[in-house]
Amino acid sequence: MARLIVVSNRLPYSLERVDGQLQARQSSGGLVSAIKSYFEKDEHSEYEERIWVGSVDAAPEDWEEATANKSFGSSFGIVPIFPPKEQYDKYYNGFSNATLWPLFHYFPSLTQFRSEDFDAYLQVNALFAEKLAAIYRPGDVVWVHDYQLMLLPQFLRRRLPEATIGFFLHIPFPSYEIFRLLPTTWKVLLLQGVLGADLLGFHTYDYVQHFIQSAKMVLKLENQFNILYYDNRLIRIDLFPIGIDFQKFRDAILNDLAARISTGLEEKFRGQKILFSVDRLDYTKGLSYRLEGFQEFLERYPEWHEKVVFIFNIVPSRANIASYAEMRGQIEQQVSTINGRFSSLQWQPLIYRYNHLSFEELCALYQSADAALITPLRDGMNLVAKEYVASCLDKGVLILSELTGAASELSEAILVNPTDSSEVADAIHTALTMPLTEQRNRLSFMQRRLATYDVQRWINENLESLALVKKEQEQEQSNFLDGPTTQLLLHECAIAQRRCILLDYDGTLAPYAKLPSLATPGKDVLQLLQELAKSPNTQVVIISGRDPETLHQWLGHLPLGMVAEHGAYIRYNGEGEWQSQVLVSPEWKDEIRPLMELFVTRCVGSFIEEKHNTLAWHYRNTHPDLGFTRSRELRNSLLQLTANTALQVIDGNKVLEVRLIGIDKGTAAQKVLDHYNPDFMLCIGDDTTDEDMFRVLRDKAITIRVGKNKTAARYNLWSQSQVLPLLRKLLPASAVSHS
Ligand code: GDG
Repeated sequence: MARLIVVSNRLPYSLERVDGQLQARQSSGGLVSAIKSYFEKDEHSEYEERIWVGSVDAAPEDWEEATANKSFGSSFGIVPIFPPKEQYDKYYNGFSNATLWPLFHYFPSLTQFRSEDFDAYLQVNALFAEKLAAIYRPGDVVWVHDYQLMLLPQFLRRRLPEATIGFFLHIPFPSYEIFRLLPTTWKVLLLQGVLGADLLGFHTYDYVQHFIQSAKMVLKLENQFNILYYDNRLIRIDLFPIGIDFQKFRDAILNDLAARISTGLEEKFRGQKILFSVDRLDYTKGLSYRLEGFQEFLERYPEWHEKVVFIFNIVPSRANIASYAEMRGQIEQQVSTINGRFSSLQWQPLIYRYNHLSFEELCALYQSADAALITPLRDGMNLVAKEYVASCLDKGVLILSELTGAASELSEAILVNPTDSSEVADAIHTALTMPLTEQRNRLSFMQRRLATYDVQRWINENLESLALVKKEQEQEQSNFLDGPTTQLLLHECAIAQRRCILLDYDGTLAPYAKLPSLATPGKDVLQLLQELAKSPNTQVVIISGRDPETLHQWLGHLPLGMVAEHGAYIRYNGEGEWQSQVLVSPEWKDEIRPLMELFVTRCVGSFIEEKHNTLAWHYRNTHPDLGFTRSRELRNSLLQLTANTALQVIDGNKVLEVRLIGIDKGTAAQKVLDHYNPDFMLCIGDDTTDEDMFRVLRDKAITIRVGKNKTAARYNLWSQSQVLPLLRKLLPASAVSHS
């Protein structure tokens, strides 16, 4: 049975000395409690064992001492990692929290770009990979969490090609315009890093789209909706908005201690409305703007003086970073300015706390607050907003920043732009005057959603999707040419009397180049074609959309047959002249060319390739989205222009071609077949235009399409780089002579 291995930067434990003895104390937090409760539930018995892998802030011997302690017990396996202190500092405080954290939360001006931090990030990720590879067993499911470990999936994939790996990002994935600010090598490695996983999870649709866009722009990948193909693997990119343990917060309503604190608060502030917030100290939380909004509320709505109190909690965080200490100072100054200005002898508008709250205190505040003011400048999700809604019994209004991930699910909240202090001020007034029936109405909508899509469901859906992706990958794989089928192919080749090998050129024998003229054949291709073509009883035919002159210039010295311009010209091996298969003069091109020229000016990077009987508009070098959009527009116009004529419009790989009906690789392949009448035929191509020949040759040849596209060919090959090795394997088989 499989094991589930959760990997996060830190293990959910911290060490502390109690009465001289080292103890490991379980830390709290959204992810920890979610996964812990998942691990502890027996119903998830599909995993024989559950293991948590992460680093610890302690020396190995201290960890050993603390966990050897009798009081230490855990319902799941724990694998600690001990990165060297200095390296960890650069990895965590450096690249994770001074580069990725600010940049991904849209704070480019706070982002540091230090290569020694990136090196440490790389090394710590590699250390995690090493540890995981050592404990990994086939069948294990590995689930990696968050921005500190973005390189880990790829490091693992290299060591464990078959492993099932999921990755979840808890913070936003920023738009490409922000992501591209990273140095190119980092960008590439980070994207390749997470693409080592089989399933990538994000909180919102926008983060999914941003990721896909970055993968397209940086790695030049193509997507089919939320599927990407990378390194010959199908990878699913999807949204799984994290939920909360809804029941835990409902149960807390009945918790004695929480109820006592809550009643105490209500008594203390009788006659006043309670406004509340709690956040970690962080520049992403918009704390200063929030105070400005509250100040404006007190200025513009004086009727609320002495009738409202804002309990403003900040939880200490990253206290060893100077800028955080500075931020704290600034906020405390703002708090005292507001209190100094608006307080009366019996009333103080702001109650400020800089401390950790106990769970009961937190729940008591959730339950007694008339409104929560949650206004981060950016937040991957924000669990506090969800927990507050879950905890409200018969009143409560959530004021929420539209820049949080939670806003896309909690549309019944009052959504505000956190930097707009006037909007925030009005929202506070609206919340405090909202009729109870409306409050309950809005709450019940949101609570129903939170109860249904809770954190257990979030975990289940992640893990079920991961299993599904593995199945999809297997199905995909079924059409790919595997080892035994290759052997069969070689056997058929060896026993054949008359062999014919029909090969497309671009994307099959040679990779695509920026410009068609640059895709010249390398020495290896020429030599291989020469050897194949010289094999006994073997005819090699190149079938291409290229013009006859180019084919002649590149391959004319070899003993090959050639088909140019998709069949407009054919020259069999040994013949001196090309035979034209076209009877119509090419004047039609004058009608089409101006339209294509218009699109060249409308789409930077596109260009026209003119051949004798074909006009082609290439958009390989354009912005991928613009190129695609313009190609659809041009295609529509071309279809209108060519309706009821002898012309056809062909949608190729980043190219639109116009040529005569009846001139296609299918017709040409049939002519080659009739000409040589082979008893073994192999046909390889990569493009839509090659589908015509795959269809014609379906029962008469072994047909192979390069790439993962759906095809009429019998088999797929993952990439162009696999073509030459396959042809090389054919050499000994085709050397067998039967005459
Ligand atoms: C990342 C993303 C995303 C907070 N203060 C106290 C306290 N908390 C608890 C809350 C809540 C959690 O900590 C904080 O929620 P976040 O949503 O900010 O979660 P993080 O793990 O910090 O951040 C974030 C999240 O991951 C999940 O994917 O939502 O956007 O940045 O559960 O209740 N708990 C107690 N005392 C406190 O003073 N007991």
